[in-house]
Amino acid sequence: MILWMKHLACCLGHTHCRRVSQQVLHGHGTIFALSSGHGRSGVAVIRVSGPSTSESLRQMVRRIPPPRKAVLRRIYFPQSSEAIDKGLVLWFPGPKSFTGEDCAEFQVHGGPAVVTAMLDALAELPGFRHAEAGEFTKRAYMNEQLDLTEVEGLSDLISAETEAQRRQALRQMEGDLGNMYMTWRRRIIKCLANVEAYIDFSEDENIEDDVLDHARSEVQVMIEEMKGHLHDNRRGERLRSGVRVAIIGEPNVGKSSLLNALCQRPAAIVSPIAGTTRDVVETALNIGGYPVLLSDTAGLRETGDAVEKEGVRRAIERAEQADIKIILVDASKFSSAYTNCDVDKFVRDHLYDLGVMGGTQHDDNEAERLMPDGGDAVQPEEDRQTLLVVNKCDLVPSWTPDFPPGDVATATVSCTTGEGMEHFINLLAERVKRGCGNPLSGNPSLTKARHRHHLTRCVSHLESYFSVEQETDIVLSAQQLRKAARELGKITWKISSEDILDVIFKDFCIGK
Ligand SMILES: Nc1nc2c(ncn2[C@@H]2O[C@H](COP(=O)(O)OP(=O)(O)OP(=O)(O)O)[C@@H](O)[C@H]2O)c(=O)[nH]1
Ligand SMILES: [Mg+2]
Repeated sequence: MILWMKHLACCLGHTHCRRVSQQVLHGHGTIFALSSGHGRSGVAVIRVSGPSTSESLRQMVRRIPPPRKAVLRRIYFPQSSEAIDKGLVLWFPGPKSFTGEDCAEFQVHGGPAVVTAMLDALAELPGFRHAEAGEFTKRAYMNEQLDLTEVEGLSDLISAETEAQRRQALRQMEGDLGNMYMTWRRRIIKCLANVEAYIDFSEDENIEDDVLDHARSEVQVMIEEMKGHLHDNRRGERLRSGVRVAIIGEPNVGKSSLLNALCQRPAAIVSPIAGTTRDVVETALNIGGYPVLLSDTAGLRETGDAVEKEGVRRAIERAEQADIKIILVDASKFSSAYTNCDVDKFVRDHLYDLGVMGGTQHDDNEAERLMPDGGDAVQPEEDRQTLLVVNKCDLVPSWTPDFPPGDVATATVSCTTGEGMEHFINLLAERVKRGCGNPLSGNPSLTKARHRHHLTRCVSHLESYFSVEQETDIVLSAQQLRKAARELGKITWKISSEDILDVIFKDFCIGK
């Protein structure tokens, strides 16, 4: 038991030598920035972080306020002693601060002249400089106040535009996702400690016979858990970046009219001339609290026109990448030809006629940037969805649609009169929600291709653990456990490449 404890301590000890501590900060000194938004506002927040923070308080407000208490003070230029403004001042001595360093916050009136005077005054102080984008958060990470998943959650929270995105980001920023990865990592390290103890002391009486069996079954359980997390149909990633919805169909069926109705502005040109839309027209929408990237596309038909041909190619590409395809048809043609039809078959045939195949693999730019070795990070998706929408129902008032139930959801609308639109939007919202899941229930979702990449590699090391161990080379199999733990560590803390850190922090704004 004692030997085992020593091994566990030893293994954990290795993992605590975080490479982050060796990484070079992008610049030292005391940094400051306007953390609230630019432009005129009621209140502006100016943040300071670094070793000379207390000096800024001494020189600009004369006395250092009590820690973590807002005090109302007159604020002065350090050199001329002329007053700049009167505002709230907060002092957060490190390490109990956002960055882990000494920090201060000045809450002043949000006029441009006040803000400029404050920034000029701070710049006069020796060793002070303007912060780079994301530098406060980077210091928090370097000082181990936040792990990388929390940093990413914070970035997503700042960028969140819908309720569901906000919920998912907050959960991640509060550490739910990072904790889950860290718990797996601790469990792997415990298995590793057992296996190493077995290697070193297998003939010793202190080692129980079944340690390897325990490690084996624990690894098996973890592989299943990680695979469950990986095979979530990209729900978290989709919620983070927006559900891609493409409106497709023959020319003149009203695709651009539908896009305009959904976004409530004339984003795309509408005309009775078939072949009006050539390029993809994309607009971001909030549907039921979920983010949607809606695309209007060129009408799909055979054409000799080179420009239209390119439009058709782009439309097909967009349709094949979409999470949800809205197939639009014209009621005046559809009602007579297809009343009481088999909707699923109609949609399959119609897609074929339009030249659109089933879903192809989604290409994620971020995955490419973060995965130079082309890891198999993006899994196939089973749950791409299709909606059949019959437009222009005002042209056939006598027709009552009667769709037999099928896999494909249906709606009948008129973009001109607005008829059926509410039902269609509810249907779309329900499908969008289905594609993203509930960000508050169950385990936190995987939100980034970066996590998927490392987790996939972790699973493959755990699987190799079995194959190598069965070939009775227990030393090599222990190595696989070490590599698996390292991959999980890369998701949260250990990042060997400055390039990857730059990718993560570049999305931040100045002052965060
Ligand atoms: N009566 C009626 N006309 C409609 C309706 N929706 C669209 N239209 C008309 O149909 C014509 C074509 O509409 P668009 O929205 O440009 O159609 P589209 O599918 O984008 O056409 P392309 O870009 O050429 O592929 C226009 O004259 C619209 O005013 C509808 O619900 N009822
Ligand atoms: Mg159009």
